[in-house]
Amino acid sequence: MRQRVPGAVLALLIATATLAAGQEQAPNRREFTVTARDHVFTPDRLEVSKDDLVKITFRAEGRPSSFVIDAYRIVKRAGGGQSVTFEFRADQPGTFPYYCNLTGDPECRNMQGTLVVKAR
Ligand SMILES: [Cu+2]
Repeated sequence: MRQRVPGAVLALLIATATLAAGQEQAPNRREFTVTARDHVFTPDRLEVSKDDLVKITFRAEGRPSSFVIDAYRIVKRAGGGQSVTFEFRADQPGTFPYYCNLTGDPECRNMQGTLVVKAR
């Protein structure tokens, strides 16, 4: 013989369980657009918290450019007038430079930004 659980009670149990799971697991999602123009990153500083899920759209205005963060093994290149979008989890706290690693143009060496990952 099956025992019937009233629908309202079942709905409440599911809602409670969903809420509890959400509080434990849902990562903070952060979205940024970084533009490279005339050998300058805008913005040149990104601040997130450890374990945030970070989505970056990198856009190169005019000439091709790249966006590199060594510690996170991120190397993204966008052609002139194009964008590239990528995600990573900010699992290492600290301060990390981002830069352009293209070698064709000496001014690329001046392209500098900073990613700050704050410990929780
Ligand atoms: Cu460059």
